[in-house]
Amino acid sequence: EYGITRPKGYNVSFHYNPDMEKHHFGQTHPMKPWRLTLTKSLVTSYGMNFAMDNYTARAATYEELTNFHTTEYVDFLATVAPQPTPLDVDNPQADIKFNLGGSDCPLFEGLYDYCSLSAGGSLDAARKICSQKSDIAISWGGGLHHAKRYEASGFCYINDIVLAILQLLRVYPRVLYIDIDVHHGDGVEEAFFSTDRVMTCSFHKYDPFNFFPGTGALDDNGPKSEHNPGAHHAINVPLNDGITDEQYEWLFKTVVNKIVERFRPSAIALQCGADSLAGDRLGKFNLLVEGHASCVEFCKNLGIPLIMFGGGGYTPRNVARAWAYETAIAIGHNKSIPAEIPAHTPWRERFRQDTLLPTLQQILGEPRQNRNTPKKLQEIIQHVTEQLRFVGA
Ligand code: ZL4
Ligand code: CA
Ligand code: ZN
Repeated sequence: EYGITRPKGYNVSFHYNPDMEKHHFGQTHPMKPWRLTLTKSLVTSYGMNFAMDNYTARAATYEELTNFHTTEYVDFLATVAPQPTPLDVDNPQADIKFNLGGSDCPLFEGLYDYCSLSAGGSLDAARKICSQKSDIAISWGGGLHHAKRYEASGFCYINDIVLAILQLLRVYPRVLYIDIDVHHGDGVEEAFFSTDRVMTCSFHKYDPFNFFPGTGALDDNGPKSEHNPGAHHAINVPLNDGITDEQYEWLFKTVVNKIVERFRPSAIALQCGADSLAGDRLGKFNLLVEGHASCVEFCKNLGIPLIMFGGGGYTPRNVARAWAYETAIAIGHNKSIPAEIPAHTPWRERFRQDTLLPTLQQILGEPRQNRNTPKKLQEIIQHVTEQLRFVGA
């Protein structure tokens, strides 16, 4: 009905399992797996599914999960009983193992299923990139960048991104990881701390004492020892509240261009956390879908095999808008789909303003104060340029 046809000359795959959305972190927890339902409903009501290979992702196996995570941790995740009320994290008596059971990472019904479905989607996406069956592979149920080898952190239990990158490394010599979630991609950075085959680059709000996880300063660039191959292979772009599309796009293009030039990645893993959008329940930036999506478009245009993951995003209607629009970019139909949300979209009334790309005024009323000065942005570019002198040929 919208004339959505397959892109010519390249192939896009969409990896997703509808069973993910059945899971609940708890009544008022900000992470709502249901935003995936909303995303999928927009994608199909625009007819984008006709332009992609659609796969119902299987669950990742125990063996796959323990490719990165410790067996002690995965065994515990697999067998621990659900806990209806989270433990009070501030209570030293609370018995919290592997950082599980507190308010950020509650033990809900079906937790192991949820984690293995998220990881399964990202692993399938990585396999399609490895076999060159896909040029772009999408896993909106993944992107859980805080999970550590031996513990959960910040709503993330299994690090599907690390598992997917490990898969890519079997075929591709160098992988670039880029993270546009409003939080620092600490789990992925830490996992590849000691290798020069993965470069990580996170853009995030940085305020060490007031914003999670508190890491990702400009001068956090990997191991300080020059004898460690991972030295200089972590790039961090710390930002303040209220950054605009214009500033963010400029920073993203400048930084990623410099990285690609020096590091010459053979594949790119892009975490598209939508909590960097204006009006997010946890985020503090002023980005519109257009600005967020221009990062995706820029990566696509590099012509390097690309995996796109989800991640954060706590205002579900805006998460769905961003990820549907970014799916349209992947298949090359962002210019041809109508601005109006299709009338037959399930839960259409959830979108309030009935357009795919609302303005800042529509989202926020009064925009947040922008606390990013041009001088600070120049300093970032200067520092990144200096770090990259140590990288590559
Ligand atoms: C909530 O309302 O900063 C959890 C978490 C649960 C329900 C009711 C419990 C109320 C906001 C957050 C008490 C909540 C106290 N409920 C949470 C240091 C903290 C200790 C826990 O996008 N309290 C921890 C994690 C961050 C902290 C962000 C982002 C993930 C990602 C990728 C993870 N944790 C302080 C907070 C609520 C809740 C309301 C919350 N937690 C906001 N920020 C955090 O990067 C997916
Ligand atoms: Ca980030
Ligand atoms: Zn986040």
